[in-house]
Amino acid sequence: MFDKFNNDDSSYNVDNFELIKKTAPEVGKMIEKEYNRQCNNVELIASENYCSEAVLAANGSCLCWKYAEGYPYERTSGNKGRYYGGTEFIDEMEEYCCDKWREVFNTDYHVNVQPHSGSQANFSAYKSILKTGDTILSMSLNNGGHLTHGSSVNFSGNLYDMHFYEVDDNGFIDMEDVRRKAEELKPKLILAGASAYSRTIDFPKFAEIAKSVGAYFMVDIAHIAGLVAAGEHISPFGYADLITTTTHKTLRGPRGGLIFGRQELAKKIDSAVFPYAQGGPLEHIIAAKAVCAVEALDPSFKVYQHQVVVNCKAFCKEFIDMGYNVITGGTDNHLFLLDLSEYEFTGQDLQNKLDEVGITLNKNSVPNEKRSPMKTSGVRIGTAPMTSRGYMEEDFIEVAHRIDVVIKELASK
Ligand code: DSN
Repeated sequence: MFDKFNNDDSSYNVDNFELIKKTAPEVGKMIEKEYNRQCNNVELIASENYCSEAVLAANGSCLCWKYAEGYPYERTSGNKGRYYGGTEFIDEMEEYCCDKWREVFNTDYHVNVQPHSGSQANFSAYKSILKTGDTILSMSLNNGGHLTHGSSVNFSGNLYDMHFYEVDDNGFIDMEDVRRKAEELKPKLILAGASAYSRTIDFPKFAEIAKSVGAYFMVDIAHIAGLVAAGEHISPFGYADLITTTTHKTLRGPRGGLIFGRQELAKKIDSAVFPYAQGGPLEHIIAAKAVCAVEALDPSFKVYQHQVVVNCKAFCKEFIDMGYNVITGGTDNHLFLLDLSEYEFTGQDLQNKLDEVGITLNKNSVPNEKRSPMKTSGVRIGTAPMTSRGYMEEDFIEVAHRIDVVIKELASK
């Protein structure tokens, strides 16, 4: 499964479950079944990917049991030192990881590599600049934003005074609405970034609006980070005060988060991660993040990210040519949203039917959604995982027709 982007001489056996089976047979069998599912299915979940064996090996390394609360000695933040002995190599690793990520995004921003996830990165990023009750202007979950961008069922919607900018009738972010609401609300923070938005986000314009109303500007690039690193999407560095990401989506690394911020925010960012939100950092994940950064600096990474976008455009166009309604009428990145509002069946129904034929994607709300988040009127389709497995445009076009067959079957019931 991993042969498309791995060295042939890897000695790490991702499909060797015998050791696990010796100790915990049921667990070994369950992991093996999931591994086979991942190998056999067409995986189209836009937030997933396959990481390399090197990333997996770092993930499963001896760093997993090392405690290292605190930060390496050389950090600029002032949060110096660890609360445990024996951290000299961990310090070296974490510093190296930070340096490599700055190199990946060609930035001199401060970076904190400890967040356990994108949600925790957002939690700490908000905490570093906001007080409870402060106003945030962001994109709602229904329009493509993320749960942590202010959903009422999430900490963000409970701790902060959330307001949302809209998308226009075609599904594009309405920048005039952003400006209008920014001027009206005078938010402390304007947030850009999404989980289900298929178009280029205009970071310079967001930054200009934020500056004009004295707001901080933060971008969550969790989905498009790989594209940003490879120059396939405009970079928010230089425009945003804070940038968060996960490392496992288009970046193709381990599960985890990163926070970048302007140097003057360094100390606040670090203390908002540890000791405010987290205890011991997951140093094995930090090592895997470092491997991921090294991979992202390899010229082949740019080729991969470019192909992700080329594949996505071809896949999306095939649906449009077959007469389907795609939100915004196309895509600029690694995903697009199929709008099923006109059908009796739901996004959930299509997700379930596709599961039965070995195609994995997820139901997704669409702008002006009438159905519940458990049903939805859309599905989200991404090309990053299958591009890692070597799929090209013609492979995705063939999958579009397989999905079309399933939709026609559901529609005929
Ligand atoms: N829930 C993830 C996604 O699927 O986009 C983001 O955290």
